[in-house]
Amino acid sequence: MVSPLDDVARPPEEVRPPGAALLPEDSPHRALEEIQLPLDALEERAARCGLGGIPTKVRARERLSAADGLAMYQSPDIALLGLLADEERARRHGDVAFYNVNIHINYTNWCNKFCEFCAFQRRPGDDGAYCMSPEQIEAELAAADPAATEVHMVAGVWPALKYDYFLDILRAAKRARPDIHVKAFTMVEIDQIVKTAGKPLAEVMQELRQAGLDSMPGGGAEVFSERVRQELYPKKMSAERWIELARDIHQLGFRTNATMLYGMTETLEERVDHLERLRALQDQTGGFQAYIPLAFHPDNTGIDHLPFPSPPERLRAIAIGRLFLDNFDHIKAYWVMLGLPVAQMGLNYGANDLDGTVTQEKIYHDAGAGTPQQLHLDHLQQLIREAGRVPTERDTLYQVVAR
Ligand code: V47
Repeated sequence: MVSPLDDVARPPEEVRPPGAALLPEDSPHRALEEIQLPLDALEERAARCGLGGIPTKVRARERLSAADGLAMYQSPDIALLGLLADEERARRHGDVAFYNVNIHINYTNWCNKFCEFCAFQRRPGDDGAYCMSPEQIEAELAAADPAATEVHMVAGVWPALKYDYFLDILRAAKRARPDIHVKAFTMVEIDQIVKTAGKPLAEVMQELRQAGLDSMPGGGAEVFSERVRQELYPKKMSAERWIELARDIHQLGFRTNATMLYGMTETLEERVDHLERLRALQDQTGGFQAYIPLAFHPDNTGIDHLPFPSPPERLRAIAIGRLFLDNFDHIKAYWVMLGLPVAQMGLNYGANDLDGTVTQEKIYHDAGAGTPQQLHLDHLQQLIREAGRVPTERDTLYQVVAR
């Protein structure tokens, strides 16, 4: 099956024809007032597309309700959502858009969760099944981009893997790259690691920290609906357990990210409920750094009759994330999954982060993502400039990296 993203896997020269204008390096930062439209004009347009009252709330920084969330998913006026989300992004981040230099390592595809949406999972012995040794991880990192500040390590869940294996792969990562930030293990992996260790969470997290774990990514949340879980991923942890673990881990001092996998069989109400639960948890802990909406890629999955969400729907997901999650600092347009054009457009729909240079990502590529495995730094910066933003390198904790 031809992926709708095939057309974006091109080298930078073809994305930007020679001679095409770029914003100058020293492009002045625009003041917020320069991009703000008069509120009455926004409200007049909003009233015509079921979004009445939302511009006023956004400008007053008033929290949006679940009914507002649903209205935003139902409204035909995605461009208005983009305008509002872009204003909110500009208020928080000015003209800066972040990127980072990172490496992805999916250390095993062995998995016993058998989620219908996943094209990555294998049983040991299946065609293409693998589990990387600590030595392989060390060698891969030692050979990877020396400029990388982050390694993102996530994988399947296989209970027979010993607790020491997880400590060893963290140590291997730090042996290869003592200064690299290790962002590893979704809540689903952590849940299994804790069970395997047979020790209290706090003790396990302390040992993982000592072995090299620095923070955690946002995966494994899928969509929190119990109905969808029973239908598509009944063996995966419940929403309640994901939230409980994330809360406890934040309270132990770790930062994590948050995601929502959308475009499966969830209703719009279930998407809003997911966002409400993330927002409520963030109110309690403040431990989430970024929200990353993940568009479902159907190829090679058990639900491949479903379409890949359209570009407008992918942009809508970013805009709603920015507007609804008022207590999240960062909204990430993950280009590997969105495709380069949509991710780049996402910077005008509320996203302030394009994520990274990313090498050897397997979860989306097994599910049909036609994006490249790696973006050259110049290309990433060029995409950001073309979107009208000032490319700014960050580390995992959103500190600016000065080179
Ligand atoms: O948990 C799996 C999703 C997630 C498919 O925190 C799929 O910075 C779409 O968590 N189509 C793992 N999505 C990836 C992840 C992530 C990615 C980028 C940045 C960060 C971060 C985290 O990928 C899984 C699942 O929700 N996923 N299969 C699929 N076919």
